[in-house]
Amino acid sequence: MSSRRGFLSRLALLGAGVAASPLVLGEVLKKKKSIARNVKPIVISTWDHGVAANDAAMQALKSGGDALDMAEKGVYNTESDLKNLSVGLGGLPDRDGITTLDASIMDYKHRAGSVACVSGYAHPISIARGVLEKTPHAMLVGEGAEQFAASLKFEKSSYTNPEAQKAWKEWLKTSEYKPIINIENHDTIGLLAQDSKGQLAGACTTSGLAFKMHGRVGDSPIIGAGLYVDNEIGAATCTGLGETVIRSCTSFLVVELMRQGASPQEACEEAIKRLYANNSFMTDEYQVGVLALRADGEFGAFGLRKGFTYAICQNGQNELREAKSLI
Ligand code: SD4
Repeated sequence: MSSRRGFLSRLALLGAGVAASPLVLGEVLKKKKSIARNVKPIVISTWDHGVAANDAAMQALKSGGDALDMAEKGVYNTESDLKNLSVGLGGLPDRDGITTLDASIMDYKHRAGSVACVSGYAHPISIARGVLEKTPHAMLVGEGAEQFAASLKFEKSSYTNPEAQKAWKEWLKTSEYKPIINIENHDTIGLLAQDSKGQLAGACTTSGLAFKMHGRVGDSPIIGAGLYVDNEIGAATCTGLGETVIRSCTSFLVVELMRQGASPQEACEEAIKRLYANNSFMTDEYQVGVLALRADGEFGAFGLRKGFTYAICQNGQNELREAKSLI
């Protein structure tokens, strides 16, 4: 009898626990030291072209823009470089010779927009922003994204980069389908910005893997994989072999680790370790780099392998640095 009563009361407790669990979780997270919000503008972005992107982001702020404008205009600058072989229309094509672009953007209101597998438009980041601001959706792909771009009166372009086409023709000779990014061939731009109100936003844009299968989409337009922003906590972005990042939800993980009290640097390191462990079945070498920016302005950067560079712009200084790496 008494054991039955005990069982019933345990059951009641369990029921109460289940019903209360979302609140309990909220309370646990609230116990973390609250993050003081930084109000000095800061921009951090991937690879060497991040230096120019950071300048463009700061310029957007000076012209009266906010974090969302900083994010868009920063990476727009990289997309405008038609010689860039991994961002924008100058990017290396897929195995069918078509350059297809992926981009995403997310802001301090937790709004997100992305496009994938878009061709013929120079600025997928602005189409992604259109998705964020003008549609009830979070993502548009292929033809539908192009129709949407046309409806916004974005100019269509038939530009192809002669250097990219030459590389593709060279690749066709062997057509060896090996979608592994080599260590030098990483140049997606991911950018995280904080404006002078302390608001966060991020953007990411790429032509993806060279000679990928037609229709292949990487991590860059996938919210939570290539980009994630939670204005309360911080933001993260990734570059590298997108398949590995998608499988580990790396940007989301970085932000969640920061929510649980990890520093931005610790969060980047932990997320790269997790990604490497998750992808241990992969035999080829690949590179992944991750950046994090916390709401208090502290940032982190970490690469799977040596060679991941990033640009950091703060206190009027914009400089290129090399991230520490796991391997
Ligand atoms: C992708 N993450 O499409 C991108 C590629 C990349 O630097 O980052 N390149 O998988």
